[in-house]
Amino acid sequence: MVADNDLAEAASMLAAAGKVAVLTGAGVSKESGLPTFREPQTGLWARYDPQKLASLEGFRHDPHLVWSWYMYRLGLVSQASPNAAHHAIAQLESLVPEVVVLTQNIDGLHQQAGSSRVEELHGSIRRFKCAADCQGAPTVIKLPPEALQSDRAPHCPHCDEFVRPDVVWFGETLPGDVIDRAFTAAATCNVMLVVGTSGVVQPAASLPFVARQYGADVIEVNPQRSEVTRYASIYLQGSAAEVLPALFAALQAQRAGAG
Ligand code: BJW
Repeated sequence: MVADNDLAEAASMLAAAGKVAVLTGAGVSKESGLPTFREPQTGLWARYDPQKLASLEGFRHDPHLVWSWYMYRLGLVSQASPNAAHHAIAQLESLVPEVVVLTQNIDGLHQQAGSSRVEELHGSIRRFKCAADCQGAPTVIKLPPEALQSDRAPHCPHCDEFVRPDVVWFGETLPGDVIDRAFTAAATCNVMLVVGTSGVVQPAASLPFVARQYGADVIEVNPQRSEVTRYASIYLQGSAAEVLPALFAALQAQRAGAG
C-alpha cells in the first residue's frame, strides 16, 4: 500500500511540472489481461524463447512459427481494453500542460485510452511491414483479415519477401525519429513517471537515467523494485491500475485546493 505522504509528494511534483514524460512497460497492461515478459512463471520469456521468437535470426529460421506467435498475441491484444492506469495517464493531459507517453508496449492501449501523444519505442503489433523493407523503411503492408487468422507468414506484394509485424526485436535499432523524440522528452521533462517496466532493455532503460541527469524528478510505479528504483525520487509500490488513479485523484485535489 502506498503511503499517503508519498502520494501527496508525487502529486506535488506533477502539479509543479510543465512537462511530464510517462515511460511505460508491460506492467501497465497487465491488468488488461496481457502478460509481461520477465516475471517468473507468468512472463512470456518464462514460457517462450526470445531468441526464437523476438529476433530477426529467429524469424529467418522459422518465419511461420514467429508469425503464428504474434498472431496469437494479436488475438490477446484485440480482446484487451485499456485499464484504469491507461485512463489515468490519458487524463493527466487535463491537468498538466504537456504530457508525452513513451511506451515500450506494442498493444496500442494508451491510444485507445485517449493519450494524444504516444511514442511507440518498440513498434506496434497492429502494423506489418516487408521484412526486407523493399520500398524503404518501413515498407508498411496492409493485410486482409484472413492473413491475421493464418499460421503462415504472408508474402510482400512488392518483392515476395515475408511480411512481419512492425515491432523491434533484439539486436534491431529503434525507429530513429521515435528514439530521438524520446530522448529529447527525457532531457526536457520536469517529471518522468515510470510505470510497469523492469528497466533492463536498452535503450529505453536509459530514459529515466537521462531524465534524472537533466534535473527531472523520477516517480516510479511498480509492485516490485526494478532497475529504475535506485534512482527514482519517489517509489510508489503497487499495481498501476490502483496507484495511478489514486495519484491522479491526489493531483486533482491539489489543483482544486490551489484554485
Ligand atoms: C507491474 C504490474 C502492475 C507487473 N502494475 N507494474 C546496452 C547494454 C546491454 C544490452 C544492450 C545494450 N544496447 C542494446 C542491447 C541489447 C538489447 C538489450 O537491452 N538487452 C537486455 C535484455 C540486456 N537491446 C536491443 O537489442 C534493442 N536494440 C538496440 O539497442 O539496438 C541497437 C543495438 C543493437 C545491437 C547491439 C547494440 C545496440 C532492441 C530491444 C527490443 C526489445 N523488444 C521486446 C519485444 C518487442 C516486441 C514484442 O512485444 O514481442 O520489447 S523484448 C521485451 O522487453 C519487449 C518489451 O517492450 C521490453 C521491455 O520489457 P518490460 O516492458 O520492461 O517488461 P518486463 O516483463 O521486463 O517488466 C514488467 C514490469 O512490470 C516488472 O517490473 C513488473 O514488476 C511490473 N509489473 N505487474 C505495474 N500490475
